[in-house]
Order: sequence, then C-alpha cells, then structure tokens
Amino acid sequence: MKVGITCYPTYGGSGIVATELGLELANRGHDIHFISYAHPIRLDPGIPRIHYHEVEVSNYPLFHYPPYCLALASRMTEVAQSYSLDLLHVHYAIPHSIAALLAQQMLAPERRVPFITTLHGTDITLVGVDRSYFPITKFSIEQSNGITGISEFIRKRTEEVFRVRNEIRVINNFVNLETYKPAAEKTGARRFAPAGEKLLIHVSNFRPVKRVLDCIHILAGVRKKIPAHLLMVGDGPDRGPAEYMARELGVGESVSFLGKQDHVERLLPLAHVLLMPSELEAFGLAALEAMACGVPPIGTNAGGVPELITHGVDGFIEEVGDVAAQAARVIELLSDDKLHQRMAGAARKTAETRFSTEAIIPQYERYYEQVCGGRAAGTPATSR
Ligand code: GMT
Repeated sequence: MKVGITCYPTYGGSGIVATELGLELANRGHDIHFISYAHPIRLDPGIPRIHYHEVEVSNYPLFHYPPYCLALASRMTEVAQSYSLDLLHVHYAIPHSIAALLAQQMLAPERRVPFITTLHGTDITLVGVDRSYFPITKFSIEQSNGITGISEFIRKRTEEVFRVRNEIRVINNFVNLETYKPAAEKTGARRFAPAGEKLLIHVSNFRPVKRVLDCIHILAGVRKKIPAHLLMVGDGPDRGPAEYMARELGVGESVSFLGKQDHVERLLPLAHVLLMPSELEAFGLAALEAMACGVPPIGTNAGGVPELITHGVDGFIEEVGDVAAQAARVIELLSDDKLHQRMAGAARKTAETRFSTEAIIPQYERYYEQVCGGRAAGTPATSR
C-alpha cells in the first residue's frame, strides 16, 4: 500500500510510534510518505520505500498564528495526488485529524482517500478536552474513516468523554526486539556510576504529567539504603525544577541530566530499574522499551499502565505521588538479585509475547485493508 503518515516529528511517544510504524511497514514492502513540518527523529535518510515531504508554513506578517493545519492539509492533498496514496494515517488527533479531513474533501472529486486517526494520550486526556479544542477534536475523530487507540484505557476514555460512537480499534504500542534488547553485562553503566552504584533511568518529555520531580524524591529515598545513580533522559519544562530539586535534596551529584537522546536503546539496557511516576499515561511506551531491554519498570496506577505492567511479575505499580512506596519497590528490586533477574526476564517476555512488532504491525496492516476495502471501518452505517 501507499500510505501517508503524519505525526509530530519530535521526541513525543506518538511521533516515535508513528515513525517506527512507518519503518516497519516499509520493511514489509509498503511505500511510506511522512508528511510533517520536520524530519521525524529516528528516521535515518536513505531508507528504501521511505519518503519525507516537508510542510512549509508561510509566515506572512498578518498571521499572528501561522495556520499550520491549512498548510498541512494542502501538502497532504498534493502528496496524495502525486504519489497516488491509498490512505492517510495521522497520529495524535490535534490538528492532524482535521487536516486529513480537509485533504480528503479536496481529493474527493478525483477519488476516495480514507484516513485513520490514532489516539495516543494527551490528545484525548489533556489537550482535546480543553474547551477551545473539544468540539473540533470530537468532530474530526468522528469523521475519521478508521480510529485506533493505543490502549483499552484510551478507547474507553474517548467514548466516555467525547461520546464517540464509532468503533475504536485498540492496537497497542509495540517495540522492536532487535533494537531494544538486554545488555549481556551492564558494564557500560560504569560511565555514569564509576563506583558501581545501581543505575535508575527515567525517559520522558519532562512535562508536568510525567511528574519528573518524583524521580528525584525516589532517588533520594533509595540512596538512604543503596548507592544509586539516576539517568534523566529527555528535556522539557520540568527539567530546571528537577535539577533544582536534586540539589535541594542533596543528590545533585547522583543525577545525570542527559537531555534529548536519539538512541535510548543504548542507554536503557545499562539501567537496573526504570522510573515512570506519571500522573497519567495512556500506555507507557518508555516502560515497554525498558521491559524489552530487561529493565523492570516502576509505574503508577494511572491510565493504561496496568494493561502493560503486571504488578509483581514484570514490574511494579504504585499509586500516583506515593514516592515512598515507589522508592521501597526500587530498594526491594535492587537488594534481591534473584528477584531482579526474575522480573527482568519476565519484562522481556512480556515485550516478546504481547508487544513485538511481529504481533502488532499485522494488526495495522489488516486494519488498513479493512478501511480501504469496504465501508469505512470507523463510520457508523447511518452517517455519511
Ligand atoms: O506525553 C507523552 O508521553 C507524549 C505522548 C504523545 O502523544 O506524544 O505520548 C503518548 O503516546 C505514547 C505512544 O502512543 C504513549 O505510550 C504514552 O503513554 C502517551 N502519553 C501520555 O498519555 C501522557
């Protein structure tokens, strides 16, 4: 198939999933056209069957807010026409879904180009529920020819909050098990923990929903019992406050803020535990990537996290904000080698059996065929 993929090309989970999906589909012989305002990270140039089309936004002085959505819709239309795309697949509803709808309508006199919207998380839980975006988010989701959500949680939340009646197909996040794999030995950890301290890791965009300050509190708690060092991977608004908190709690020397990293698969296997203390997490891609590397996650009882982590088997789940309980779980894991080994093995097994590319990508392929083939899958028989 010839598929146009639109996503945020930055370090967010939705962009990563969209990019990895495109790469996997290209590997399986599909022609993939990324349409976005910048080259997605993790997308190396020169990969067969991968194309990139930049959206240029004219910045005329009259525009206080340059209309990206319109430029995107125009570019989607052009690319769909020039390359005879079969399908548009947009990741993160706002504003990609409405841009796809506009493109579809512009293309309509020539032919039908269906579009699928994949709901990832904050597009539903945070941004989409904002009064200024709610009506158009609901409308664009309902007008999609197919809708996927990355967890049962996001499906239910979309139905409850947006009252969307169309079918929402749950297709979970996935991980490439060749790229994300355990390290034979964690010798590379010495780079960060020369005295042989245990290594904790956190990976996110440092937005408030991630509760990154909790990571610092957890580290401070752990260090009362066990020598440990924390790798903070990523960047965002809460990085400064986290750096300040680390100094305040006297653990500044035991935290490395590494900023945005293109190859988290090289860092994750070095760690003993992943911290994901999020307020809300529609799924928790960072935890899945860690699990594939044999690194047990400590997550929170929030959103779709319990769909990924089985408490006490392949990781631990504690209540949001309960940093003492999360620190206690880290200590439990780090002070019992057998438990750590068992959980690390179970974490990898979960990634292998439930969330591998082999398990998930064919679900997208089948859904594409369904949406392109017959009646639009996401559209109720009574509408349109
Ligand atoms: O806030 C983020 O983590 C970024 C966000 C995004 O949409 O870019 O991530 C969401 O999508 C990921 C991939 O599908 C999910 O694994 C994350 O759980 C989800 N984040 C949140 O719900 C906060």
